[in-house]
Amino acid sequence: MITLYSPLHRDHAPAFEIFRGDRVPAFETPARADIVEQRLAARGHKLRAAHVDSHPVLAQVHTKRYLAFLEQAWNDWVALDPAHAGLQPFPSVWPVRSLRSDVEPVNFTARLGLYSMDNGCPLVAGTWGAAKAGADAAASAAALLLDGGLKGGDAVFCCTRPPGHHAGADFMGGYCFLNNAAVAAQSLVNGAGAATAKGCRKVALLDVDYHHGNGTQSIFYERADVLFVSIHGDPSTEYPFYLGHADEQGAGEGEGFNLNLPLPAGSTASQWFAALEVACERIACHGAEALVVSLGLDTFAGDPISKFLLQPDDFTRLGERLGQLGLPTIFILEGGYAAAELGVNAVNVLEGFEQTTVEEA
Ligand code: Q9C
Ligand code: ZN
Repeated sequence: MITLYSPLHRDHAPAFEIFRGDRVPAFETPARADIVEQRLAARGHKLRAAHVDSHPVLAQVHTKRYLAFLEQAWNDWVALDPAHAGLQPFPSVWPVRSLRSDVEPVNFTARLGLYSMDNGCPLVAGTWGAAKAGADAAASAAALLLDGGLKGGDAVFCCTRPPGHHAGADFMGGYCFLNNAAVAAQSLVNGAGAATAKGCRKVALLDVDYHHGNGTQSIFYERADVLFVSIHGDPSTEYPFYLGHADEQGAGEGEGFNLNLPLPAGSTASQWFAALEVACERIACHGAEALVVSLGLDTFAGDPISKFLLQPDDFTRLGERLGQLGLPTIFILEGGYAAAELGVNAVNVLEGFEQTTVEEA
């Protein structure tokens, strides 16, 4: 399977995050992508660099003012005080109900709060470059599938971080800055790539991260062309708490094109695969010409911040089931914080997918 990778991800290396009011080592680390990359290499998968600039697509899925803020955020932070170069900025104030979010404040921390859903996105000097490299990979993956004629079973894996699915049109959150899955889906719709490559009329986006992909859902909520389906921990008890319930089915033209399958914390593999069956049936009904998978591996039983019970073999089974959909597919790395096991678990999905499609060809 073609894998897209850039070492720029390593420049996003926050020293700590805030957990229970305390500073703890960041869970979302450069080691994650490096361990996946090592496993890919050990299994003989070849790495490639992105070849498409995601800038035009980013402007379709994110707001202009959010992108402008994010690209300049580190410079603005350090310009306030040279001592800031050694500090990670965090928001401390947010425009919740009754406060205005239409007027961008001048104050840096106030702007950071305006563009954040939580305090879960430590910013460092290399954050923009790493996030942009991830978005470029997502746009490139779409171009590769389009250039290949959208053949069933063709697949590209974006071995990128930071993850993206919590990032909405105008906010960061949950370790995510730019929504790579949305960039991939929108690029497939656009028909980026060769001049002759027509865009997809219909795309399906499946999010299997433990946490609901609130950002992706919100970006496509009123659209019928991109179906969003997610299996995740019940937001009544699990992050992101304020979105991801089963009654969120889409709005306007998008009514019926959003499917949330929340499961209780502690759910077993058999419960999880029953939900996957529902997800796959909905995706098959959609008549999608391509599939984007937000591949979070934090459903693994050993994940330090999540509560599902999948084992390494279950990830192979996931890949096999996705392969049976017979669609050109983009896999995008999202969460998964048991770093030592992340390589095996991620590559199990990809190899499960490849085995299935090879047998059917
Ligand atoms: N400090 C993704 O998996 N809560 N994001 C963390 C521990 C936020 C997870 C609690 C979890 C966000 C992409
Ligand atoms: Zn997650």
